[in-house]
Amino acid sequence: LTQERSLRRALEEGEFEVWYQPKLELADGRLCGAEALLRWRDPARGLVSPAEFIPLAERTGLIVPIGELVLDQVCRQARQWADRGLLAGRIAVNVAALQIERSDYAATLRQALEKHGLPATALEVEVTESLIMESPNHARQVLCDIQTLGVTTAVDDFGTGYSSLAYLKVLPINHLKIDRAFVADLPHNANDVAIARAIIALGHSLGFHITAEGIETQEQLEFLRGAGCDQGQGYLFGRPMPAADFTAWMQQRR
Ligand code: G
Ligand code: G
Ligand code: NA
Ligand code: MN
Repeated sequence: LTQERSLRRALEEGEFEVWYQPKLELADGRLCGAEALLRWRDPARGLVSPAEFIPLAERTGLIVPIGELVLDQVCRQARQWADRGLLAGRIAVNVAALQIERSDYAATLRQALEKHGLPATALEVEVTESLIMESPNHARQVLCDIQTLGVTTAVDDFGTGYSSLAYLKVLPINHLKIDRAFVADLPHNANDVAIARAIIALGHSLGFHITAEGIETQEQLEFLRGAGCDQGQGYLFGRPMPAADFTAWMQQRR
């Protein structure tokens, strides 16, 4: 209960921040977007990872207003970066299951885009396999509404959940993100090499673009590029960082 109260306070007091991690095109190293990653600056505990508070936010329903706050901050930031000609690509936001169950998420997206005068090409939505499999028909409808707006869709942490290929082929999905668990031991672990190659081949044949997460070494990058992986993110390129730092990071690259 006290934890729930501090989460409510965090929302009221503006203790949530959105950090950004760059996404690159592997073929030419071009910046192609960013992932928005939530952080809680708790006065008592310091910076808290979403892994620690998202589960509680989902159980209490607070994830819905928190998600709206993330979307609003991301759209405001995207507007600024677009106006300064800094970021042409999409910013991906993570969406929790309860957000698509409890609210009309596509309508929320549309309103946020309108409020900030942004085109739909400014955003991408990331969902997990478990979100999809909890209620595949509803997920399909929501993803379809999102794509109709012009916002693209990605399946996060691909390969760690239990999504069925039967659903995958009928879902409106643009990107698969290879979970960083499969990237960590590339290219030395033969099983991970096989898994990464299989995801890339399967994904491409179903018409998806493939993004690899957690790229930390040049070797991993070279393997993934050679295997035909389209995009990547990871500490090798840039860690998640506050908006001001990401602005500086983009300016330095130009
Ligand atoms: O950034 P970090 O590695 O600490 O993220 C931990 C987890 O929190 C990841 O699974 C990520 O998808 C999730 N996450 C980060 N930001 C958000 C957010 O805004 N909403 C939701 N639902 N999950 C998020
Ligand atoms: O579940 P999701 O893929 O949204 O979570 C992304 C998480 O991965 C974030 O917490 C982010 O901080 C973390 N992350 C991003 N890049 C790297 C990386 O290169 N190595 C590791 N270990 N973690 C990363
Ligand atoms: Na994600
Ligand atoms: Mn992931």
